[in-house]
Amino acid sequence: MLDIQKIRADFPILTQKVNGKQLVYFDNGATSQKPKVVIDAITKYYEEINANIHRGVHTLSQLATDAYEVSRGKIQQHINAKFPYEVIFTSGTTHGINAIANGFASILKEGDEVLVSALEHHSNIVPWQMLCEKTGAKLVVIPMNDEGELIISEFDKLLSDKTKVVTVNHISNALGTLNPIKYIIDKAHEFGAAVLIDGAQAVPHLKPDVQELDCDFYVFSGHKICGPTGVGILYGKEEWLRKLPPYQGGGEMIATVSFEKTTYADLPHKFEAGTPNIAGGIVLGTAIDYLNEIGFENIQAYEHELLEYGTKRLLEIDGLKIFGTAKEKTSVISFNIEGVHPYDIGTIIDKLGIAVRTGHHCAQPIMDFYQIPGTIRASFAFYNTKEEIDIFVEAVKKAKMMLS
Ligand code: C6P
Repeated sequence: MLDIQKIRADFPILTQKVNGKQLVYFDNGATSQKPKVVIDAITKYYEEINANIHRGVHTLSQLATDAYEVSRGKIQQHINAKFPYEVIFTSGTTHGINAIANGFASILKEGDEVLVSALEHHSNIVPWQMLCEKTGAKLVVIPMNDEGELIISEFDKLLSDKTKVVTVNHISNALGTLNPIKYIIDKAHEFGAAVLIDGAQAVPHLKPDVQELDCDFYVFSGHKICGPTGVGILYGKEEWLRKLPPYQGGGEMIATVSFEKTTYADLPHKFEAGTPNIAGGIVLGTAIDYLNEIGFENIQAYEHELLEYGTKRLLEIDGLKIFGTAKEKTSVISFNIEGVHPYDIGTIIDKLGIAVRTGHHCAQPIMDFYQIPGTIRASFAFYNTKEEIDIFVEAVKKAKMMLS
Protein backbone atom coordinates (compact mmCIF):
# COMPACT_ATOMS: atom_id res chain seq x y z
CA MET A 1 0.00 0.00 0.00
CA LEU A 2 1.26 3.46 -0.91
CA ASP A 3 0.88 6.50 1.30
CA ILE A 4 -0.14 8.80 -1.55
CA GLN A 5 -0.33 11.98 0.52
CA LYS A 6 3.22 11.37 1.76
CA ILE A 7 4.37 10.72 -1.82
CA ARG A 8 2.61 13.84 -3.10
CA ALA A 9 4.47 15.91 -0.50
CA ASP A 10 7.71 14.88 -2.26
CA PHE A 11 6.63 16.77 -5.42
CA PRO A 12 6.67 20.55 -4.88
CA ILE A 13 4.89 21.29 -8.18
CA LEU A 14 1.78 19.36 -7.15
CA THR A 15 0.74 22.12 -4.75
CA GLN A 16 0.85 24.65 -7.59
CA LYS A 17 -2.20 26.53 -8.78
CA VAL A 18 -2.67 26.81 -12.54
CA ASN A 19 -5.12 29.38 -13.88
CA GLY A 20 -6.24 29.93 -10.31
CA LYS A 21 -7.11 26.25 -9.80
CA GLN A 22 -5.32 23.43 -8.03
CA LEU A 23 -3.11 21.68 -10.61
CA VAL A 24 -4.23 18.22 -11.73
CA TYR A 25 -1.31 16.84 -13.68
CA PHE A 26 -2.38 14.03 -16.02
CA ASP A 27 0.31 14.52 -18.68
CA ASN A 28 2.76 12.03 -17.21
CA GLY A 29 3.19 10.28 -20.55
CA ALA A 30 4.81 13.45 -21.87
CA THR A 31 7.03 13.94 -18.84
CA SER A 32 6.83 13.09 -15.16
CA GLN A 33 7.06 15.57 -12.33
CA LYS A 34 10.23 15.65 -10.20
CA PRO A 35 10.51 14.85 -6.50
CA LYS A 36 12.43 17.18 -4.18
CA VAL A 37 15.32 14.68 -3.82
CA VAL A 38 15.93 14.95 -7.56
CA ILE A 39 15.64 18.75 -7.63
CA ASP A 40 17.99 18.97 -4.61
CA ALA A 41 20.48 16.55 -6.18
CA ILE A 42 20.76 18.80 -9.25
CA THR A 43 21.46 21.84 -7.06
CA LYS A 44 23.93 19.86 -4.95
CA TYR A 45 25.84 18.76 -8.04
CA TYR A 46 26.24 22.33 -9.30
CA GLU A 47 27.01 23.74 -5.86
CA GLU A 48 29.51 21.09 -4.79
CA ILE A 49 31.15 19.01 -7.53
CA ASN A 50 30.50 20.59 -10.93
CA ALA A 51 33.41 19.70 -13.25
CA ASN A 52 33.95 17.91 -16.54
CA ILE A 53 34.25 14.14 -16.29
CA HIS A 54 36.78 11.53 -17.51
CA ARG A 55 39.20 14.36 -18.26
CA GLY A 56 40.68 16.01 -15.20
CA VAL A 57 43.18 14.89 -12.60
CA HIS A 58 41.77 17.47 -10.22
CA THR A 59 39.58 16.53 -7.28
CA LEU A 60 36.27 17.92 -8.53
CA SER A 61 36.66 16.15 -11.86
CA GLN A 62 37.34 12.90 -10.01
CA LEU A 63 34.30 13.40 -7.77
CA ALA A 64 32.04 14.17 -10.74
CA THR A 65 33.42 11.20 -12.69
CA ASP A 66 32.90 8.87 -9.73
CA ALA A 67 29.31 10.07 -9.22
CA TYR A 68 28.57 9.65 -12.94
CA GLU A 69 29.96 6.11 -12.99
CA VAL A 70 28.15 5.18 -9.75
CA SER A 71 24.95 6.25 -11.46
CA ARG A 72 25.78 4.12 -14.50
CA GLY A 73 26.18 1.18 -12.12
CA LYS A 74 22.79 1.86 -10.51
CA ILE A 75 21.14 1.90 -13.92
CA GLN A 76 22.96 -1.30 -14.88
CA GLN A 77 21.55 -2.97 -11.76
CA HIS A 78 18.11 -1.50 -12.29
CA ILE A 79 17.74 -2.94 -15.79
CA ASN A 80 19.90 -5.98 -14.99
CA ALA A 81 22.45 -5.38 -17.75
CA LYS A 82 25.35 -7.81 -17.65
CA PHE A 83 28.08 -5.13 -17.71
CA PRO A 84 28.17 -1.41 -16.84
CA TYR A 85 29.67 -0.64 -20.25
CA GLU A 86 26.49 -1.90 -21.92
CA VAL A 87 24.75 1.15 -20.42
CA ILE A 88 25.28 4.20 -22.63
CA PHE A 89 24.20 7.67 -21.52
CA THR A 90 22.27 9.51 -24.23
CA SER A 91 20.15 12.64 -24.33
CA GLY A 92 16.97 10.52 -24.42
CA THR A 93 15.03 7.83 -26.24
CA THR A 94 15.17 9.67 -29.57
CA HIS A 95 18.96 9.89 -29.39
CA GLY A 96 19.26 6.19 -28.51
CA ILE A 97 17.13 5.02 -31.43
CA ASN A 98 18.94 7.30 -33.88
CA ALA A 99 22.31 6.02 -32.68
CA ILE A 100 21.31 2.42 -33.41
CA ALA A 101 19.45 3.08 -36.66
CA ASN A 102 22.46 5.02 -37.87
CA GLY A 103 24.78 2.16 -36.89
CA PHE A 104 22.80 -0.29 -38.99
CA ALA A 105 23.52 1.82 -42.10
CA SER A 106 26.86 0.00 -42.30
CA ILE A 107 25.16 -3.43 -42.11
CA LEU A 108 21.88 -3.26 -44.06
CA LYS A 109 21.64 -3.59 -47.81
CA GLU A 110 18.98 -3.53 -50.50
CA GLY A 111 16.37 -6.23 -49.98
CA ASP A 112 16.81 -6.37 -46.20
CA GLU A 113 13.79 -5.57 -44.04
CA VAL A 114 13.21 -3.56 -40.87
CA LEU A 115 10.02 -4.45 -39.00
CA VAL A 116 8.38 -1.63 -37.03
CA SER A 117 4.98 -1.79 -35.42
CA ALA A 118 1.83 0.19 -36.18
CA LEU A 119 1.91 1.40 -32.57
CA GLU A 120 5.17 3.32 -32.72
CA HIS A 121 6.00 6.86 -31.68
CA HIS A 122 7.54 8.90 -34.52
CA SER A 123 10.93 8.47 -32.80
CA ASN A 124 10.77 4.77 -33.57
CA ILE A 125 9.60 5.24 -37.16
CA VAL A 126 11.47 8.14 -38.72
CA PRO A 127 15.07 7.05 -37.91
CA TRP A 128 14.35 3.64 -39.49
CA GLN A 129 12.73 5.26 -42.52
CA MET A 130 15.87 7.36 -42.93
CA LEU A 131 17.96 4.19 -42.62
CA CYS A 132 15.87 2.46 -45.28
CA GLU A 133 16.21 5.43 -47.64
CA LYS A 134 19.97 5.33 -47.15
CA THR A 135 20.42 1.58 -47.60
CA GLY A 136 17.59 0.47 -49.88
CA ALA A 137 16.18 -1.73 -47.12
CA LYS A 138 12.39 -1.97 -46.77
CA LEU A 139 10.30 -0.77 -43.82
CA VAL A 140 7.62 -3.34 -43.02
CA VAL A 141 4.81 -2.64 -40.54
CA ILE A 142 3.37 -5.10 -37.99
CA PRO A 143 -0.37 -4.25 -38.07
CA MET A 144 -2.68 -3.48 -35.14
CA ASN A 145 -6.31 -4.29 -34.41
CA ASP A 146 -9.21 -2.06 -33.24
CA GLU A 147 -8.36 -2.66 -29.58
CA GLY A 148 -4.91 -1.19 -30.20
CA GLU A 149 -3.07 -4.52 -29.92
CA LEU A 150 -0.45 -5.79 -32.33
CA ILE A 151 -1.70 -8.64 -34.51
CA ILE A 152 0.90 -11.18 -33.54
CA SER A 153 -0.18 -13.79 -36.10
CA GLU A 154 0.66 -11.20 -38.78
CA PHE A 155 4.02 -10.49 -37.14
CA ASP A 156 4.79 -14.22 -37.37
CA LYS A 157 4.04 -14.14 -41.09
CA LEU A 158 6.15 -11.03 -41.75
CA LEU A 159 9.31 -12.50 -40.26
CA SER A 160 11.75 -13.97 -42.77
CA ASP A 161 15.44 -14.29 -43.46
CA LYS A 162 15.23 -10.77 -44.90
CA THR A 163 14.31 -9.36 -41.46
CA LYS A 164 17.40 -7.74 -40.00
CA VAL A 165 15.91 -5.50 -37.31
CA VAL A 166 12.65 -5.62 -35.36
CA THR A 167 11.86 -2.45 -33.43
CA VAL A 168 8.80 -2.07 -31.20
CA ASN A 169 7.77 -0.20 -28.12
CA HIS A 170 7.28 -1.94 -24.81
CA ILE A 171 4.23 0.25 -24.13
CA SER A 172 2.41 2.50 -26.59
CA ASN A 173 2.46 6.17 -25.62
CA ALA A 174 -0.80 6.98 -27.40
CA LEU A 175 -2.91 4.02 -26.20
CA GLY A 176 -1.09 2.46 -23.26
CA THR A 177 -0.95 -1.02 -24.83
CA LEU A 178 1.61 -3.33 -23.22
CA ASN A 179 3.15 -5.29 -26.09
CA PRO A 180 4.18 -8.97 -25.84
CA ILE A 181 7.82 -8.09 -26.29
CA LYS A 182 9.28 -11.32 -24.90
CA TYR A 183 7.46 -13.27 -27.61
CA ILE A 184 8.51 -10.73 -30.27
CA ILE A 185 12.16 -10.84 -29.19
CA ASP A 186 12.38 -14.65 -29.11
CA LYS A 187 10.60 -15.05 -32.44
CA ALA A 188 12.75 -12.38 -34.15
CA HIS A 189 15.89 -14.09 -32.85
CA GLU A 190 14.82 -17.34 -34.53
CA PHE A 191 15.35 -15.42 -37.79
CA GLY A 192 18.62 -13.83 -36.67
CA ALA A 193 17.15 -10.31 -36.45
CA ALA A 194 18.31 -7.76 -33.89
CA VAL A 195 15.57 -6.37 -31.62
CA LEU A 196 15.31 -2.84 -30.26
CA ILE A 197 12.75 -2.11 -27.57
CA ASP A 198 11.60 1.48 -27.09
CA GLY A 199 11.01 1.47 -23.35
CA ALA A 200 10.18 5.19 -23.03
CA GLN A 201 6.66 4.54 -21.74
CA ALA A 202 7.44 1.32 -19.91
CA VAL A 203 10.14 2.39 -17.44
CA PRO A 204 7.79 4.67 -15.45
CA HIS A 205 5.63 1.61 -14.70
CA LEU A 206 7.92 -1.39 -14.56
CA LYS A 207 11.49 -2.53 -14.11
CA PRO A 208 12.77 -4.08 -17.35
CA ASP A 209 15.15 -7.03 -17.07
CA VAL A 210 17.17 -6.80 -20.26
CA GLN A 211 18.90 -10.16 -19.74
CA GLU A 212 15.65 -11.98 -19.18
CA LEU A 213 14.05 -10.21 -22.12
CA ASP A 214 17.18 -10.97 -24.17
CA CYS A 215 16.61 -7.81 -26.26
CA ASP A 216 19.57 -6.46 -28.20
CA PHE A 217 18.82 -2.81 -27.40
CA TYR A 218 16.54 -1.13 -24.85
CA VAL A 219 16.16 2.66 -24.84
CA PHE A 220 14.46 5.14 -22.54
CA SER A 221 14.41 8.75 -21.36
CA GLY A 222 15.19 9.97 -17.84
CA HIS A 223 12.53 12.68 -17.79
CA LYS A 224 9.66 10.18 -17.80
CA ILE A 225 10.95 8.52 -14.62
CA CYS A 226 11.24 11.52 -12.32
CA GLY A 227 14.67 12.44 -13.71
CA PRO A 228 15.72 15.56 -15.57
CA THR A 229 15.24 16.22 -19.29
CA GLY A 230 18.19 15.79 -21.64
CA VAL A 231 19.39 12.45 -20.32
CA GLY A 232 18.47 8.92 -21.30
CA ILE A 233 19.80 5.41 -21.62
CA LEU A 234 20.72 3.18 -24.50
CA TYR A 235 21.29 -0.37 -23.35
CA GLY A 236 22.98 -2.55 -25.95
CA LYS A 237 24.33 -6.08 -25.79
CA GLU A 238 28.11 -5.95 -25.79
CA GLU A 239 28.45 -7.85 -29.06
CA TRP A 240 26.21 -5.37 -30.88
CA LEU A 241 27.82 -2.29 -29.36
CA ARG A 242 31.20 -3.60 -30.47
CA LYS A 243 29.92 -4.38 -33.97
CA LEU A 244 28.13 -1.09 -34.67
CA PRO A 245 30.10 2.04 -35.57
CA PRO A 246 29.82 5.06 -33.25
CA TYR A 247 26.99 7.49 -33.89
CA GLN A 248 28.90 10.72 -33.31
CA GLY A 249 32.59 11.58 -33.50
CA GLY A 250 34.36 13.95 -31.13
CA GLY A 251 36.04 14.18 -27.76
CA GLU A 252 35.90 11.25 -25.31
CA MET A 253 34.98 8.61 -27.90
CA ILE A 254 38.49 8.17 -29.27
CA ALA A 255 41.56 6.13 -28.32
CA THR A 256 43.98 7.90 -30.71
CA VAL A 257 43.54 10.62 -33.32
CA SER A 258 45.84 11.62 -36.15
CA PHE A 259 44.96 13.20 -39.47
CA GLU A 260 45.49 9.81 -41.07
CA LYS A 261 43.42 7.66 -38.74
CA THR A 262 41.32 7.65 -35.60
CA THR A 263 40.79 4.66 -33.35
CA TYR A 264 37.81 4.53 -31.06
CA ALA A 265 37.64 4.32 -27.29
CA ASP A 266 36.35 1.19 -25.63
CA LEU A 267 32.73 0.86 -24.51
CA PRO A 268 30.81 2.76 -23.27
CA HIS A 269 32.82 5.84 -24.33
CA LYS A 270 32.73 4.91 -28.03
CA PHE A 271 29.07 5.97 -27.99
CA GLU A 272 29.47 8.96 -25.66
CA ALA A 273 31.09 11.70 -27.74
CA GLY A 274 31.39 15.18 -26.23
CA THR A 275 30.63 16.52 -22.78
CA PRO A 276 27.45 14.79 -21.63
CA ASN A 277 24.63 15.99 -19.40
CA ILE A 278 26.70 15.25 -16.30
CA ALA A 279 24.22 16.48 -13.70
CA GLY A 280 21.44 14.67 -15.58
CA GLY A 281 23.36 11.39 -15.64
CA ILE A 282 24.16 11.54 -11.93
CA VAL A 283 20.65 12.56 -10.93
CA LEU A 284 19.04 9.87 -13.06
CA GLY A 285 20.52 7.48 -10.50
CA THR A 286 18.84 9.48 -7.71
CA ALA A 287 15.49 9.28 -9.54
CA ILE A 288 15.84 5.51 -9.95
CA ASP A 289 16.65 5.12 -6.25
CA TYR A 290 13.55 7.15 -5.41
CA LEU A 291 11.29 4.97 -7.59
CA ASN A 292 12.80 1.75 -6.25
CA GLU A 293 12.13 2.91 -2.71
CA ILE A 294 8.45 3.27 -3.59
CA GLY A 295 8.65 -0.08 -5.40
CA PHE A 296 7.50 -0.89 -8.90
CA GLU A 297 5.05 -3.54 -7.72
CA ASN A 298 3.32 -0.93 -5.57
CA ILE A 299 3.39 1.58 -8.41
CA GLN A 300 1.86 -0.90 -10.85
CA ALA A 301 -0.91 -2.04 -8.52
CA TYR A 302 -1.89 1.52 -7.62
CA GLU A 303 -1.76 2.81 -11.19
CA HIS A 304 -3.94 -0.11 -12.27
CA GLU A 305 -6.55 1.02 -9.72
CA LEU A 306 -6.39 4.54 -11.18
CA LEU A 307 -6.77 3.13 -14.70
CA GLU A 308 -9.84 1.10 -13.76
CA TYR A 309 -11.43 3.93 -11.83
CA GLY A 310 -10.68 6.53 -14.53
CA THR A 311 -12.03 4.26 -17.28
CA LYS A 312 -15.24 3.58 -15.36
CA ARG A 313 -15.81 7.27 -14.54
CA LEU A 314 -15.07 8.53 -18.05
CA LEU A 315 -17.40 5.99 -19.63
CA GLU A 316 -20.27 7.66 -17.69
CA ILE A 317 -20.03 10.47 -20.27
CA ASP A 318 -22.38 10.04 -23.24
CA GLY A 319 -20.65 9.92 -26.60
CA LEU A 320 -17.21 9.27 -25.08
CA LYS A 321 -15.09 6.67 -26.84
CA ILE A 322 -11.85 5.23 -25.51
CA PHE A 323 -9.15 4.38 -28.04
CA GLY A 324 -6.91 1.58 -26.84
CA THR A 325 -8.76 -1.14 -25.00
CA ALA A 326 -6.04 -3.77 -25.01
CA LYS A 327 -6.28 -6.55 -22.43
CA GLU A 328 -2.81 -5.60 -21.23
CA LYS A 329 -2.52 -1.86 -20.78
CA THR A 330 -1.03 0.73 -18.44
CA SER A 331 -2.47 3.88 -16.91
CA VAL A 332 -3.19 5.80 -20.11
CA ILE A 333 -6.70 6.71 -21.28
CA SER A 334 -6.97 8.14 -24.79
CA PHE A 335 -10.46 9.26 -25.73
CA ASN A 336 -12.69 11.48 -27.82
CA ILE A 337 -16.19 12.83 -27.42
CA GLU A 338 -18.52 12.66 -30.37
CA GLY A 339 -18.76 15.93 -32.26
CA VAL A 340 -16.08 17.69 -30.20
CA HIS A 341 -12.47 18.40 -31.20
CA PRO A 342 -9.95 17.07 -28.64
CA TYR A 343 -8.02 20.34 -28.71
CA ASP A 344 -11.10 22.28 -27.53
CA ILE A 345 -11.59 19.95 -24.54
CA GLY A 346 -7.89 20.24 -23.67
CA THR A 347 -8.02 24.04 -23.81
CA ILE A 348 -11.12 24.34 -21.63
CA ILE A 349 -9.95 21.92 -18.96
CA ASP A 350 -6.57 23.67 -18.85
CA LYS A 351 -8.47 26.75 -17.68
CA LEU A 352 -9.68 24.51 -14.84
CA GLY A 353 -6.10 23.61 -13.88
CA ILE A 354 -6.00 20.22 -15.60
CA ALA A 355 -3.03 19.19 -17.73
CA VAL A 356 -3.62 16.52 -20.37
CA ARG A 357 -2.15 16.05 -23.81
CA THR A 358 -4.31 16.46 -26.90
CA GLY A 359 -3.45 15.71 -30.53
CA HIS A 360 -1.71 12.87 -32.31
CA HIS A 361 0.81 12.24 -29.52
CA CYS A 362 3.65 11.90 -32.07
CA ALA A 363 1.94 8.73 -33.29
CA GLN A 364 0.15 9.87 -36.44
CA PRO A 365 -0.15 6.37 -37.95
CA ILE A 366 -2.30 5.33 -34.95
CA MET A 367 -4.60 8.30 -35.51
CA ASP A 368 -4.78 7.45 -39.23
CA PHE A 369 -5.73 3.88 -38.31
CA TYR A 370 -8.71 5.17 -36.31
CA GLN A 371 -9.34 7.96 -38.85
CA ILE A 372 -9.31 10.65 -36.19
CA PRO A 373 -7.25 13.86 -35.93
CA GLY A 374 -6.15 13.07 -32.40
CA THR A 375 -7.33 12.18 -28.90
CA ILE A 376 -7.39 13.58 -25.40
CA ARG A 377 -4.85 11.59 -23.42
CA ALA A 378 -4.89 11.34 -19.64
CA SER A 379 -1.81 9.52 -18.38
CA PHE A 380 -1.67 8.78 -14.67
CA ALA A 381 1.33 8.42 -12.37
CA PHE A 382 1.68 6.95 -8.88
CA TYR A 383 1.28 10.41 -7.33
CA ASN A 384 -2.18 10.96 -8.87
CA THR A 385 -5.39 10.25 -6.97
CA LYS A 386 -8.98 9.16 -7.52
CA GLU A 387 -10.08 12.58 -6.25
CA GLU A 388 -8.13 14.15 -9.10
CA ILE A 389 -9.88 11.80 -11.52
CA ASP A 390 -13.24 13.02 -10.17
CA ILE A 391 -12.22 16.65 -10.74
CA PHE A 392 -11.07 15.73 -14.25
CA VAL A 393 -14.28 13.89 -15.14
CA GLU A 394 -16.42 16.82 -13.94
CA ALA A 395 -14.25 19.21 -15.97
CA VAL A 396 -14.62 17.08 -19.12
CA LYS A 397 -18.41 17.00 -18.60
CA LYS A 398 -18.44 20.79 -18.26
CA ALA A 399 -16.30 21.23 -21.39
CA LYS A 400 -18.58 18.91 -23.31
CA MET A 401 -21.62 20.92 -22.27
CA MET A 402 -19.98 24.17 -23.34
CA LEU A 403 -18.98 22.77 -26.72
CA SER A 404 -22.09 20.90 -27.77
N1 C6P B 1 6.60 10.58 -25.82
C1 C6P B 1 4.53 11.66 -25.18
O1 C6P B 1 3.87 12.62 -24.83
P1 C6P B 1 12.09 11.64 -26.02
O2 C6P B 1 11.37 12.82 -26.60
O3 C6P B 1 13.32 11.31 -26.80
O4 C6P B 1 12.33 11.75 -24.55
O5 C6P B 1 11.09 10.39 -26.14
C2 C6P B 1 10.54 10.07 -27.39
C3 C6P B 1 9.58 8.94 -27.25
C4 C6P B 1 9.87 7.73 -27.84
N2 C6P B 1 9.07 6.66 -27.70
C5 C6P B 1 7.94 6.72 -26.99
C6 C6P B 1 7.10 5.49 -26.84
C7 C6P B 1 7.56 7.93 -26.39
O6 C6P B 1 6.44 7.99 -25.70
C8 C6P B 1 8.39 9.07 -26.54
C9 C6P B 1 7.98 10.39 -25.96
C10 C6P B 1 6.04 11.77 -25.21
O7 C6P B 1 4.01 10.59 -25.48
C11 C6P B 1 6.51 13.05 -25.83
S1 C6P B 1 6.24 13.11 -27.56
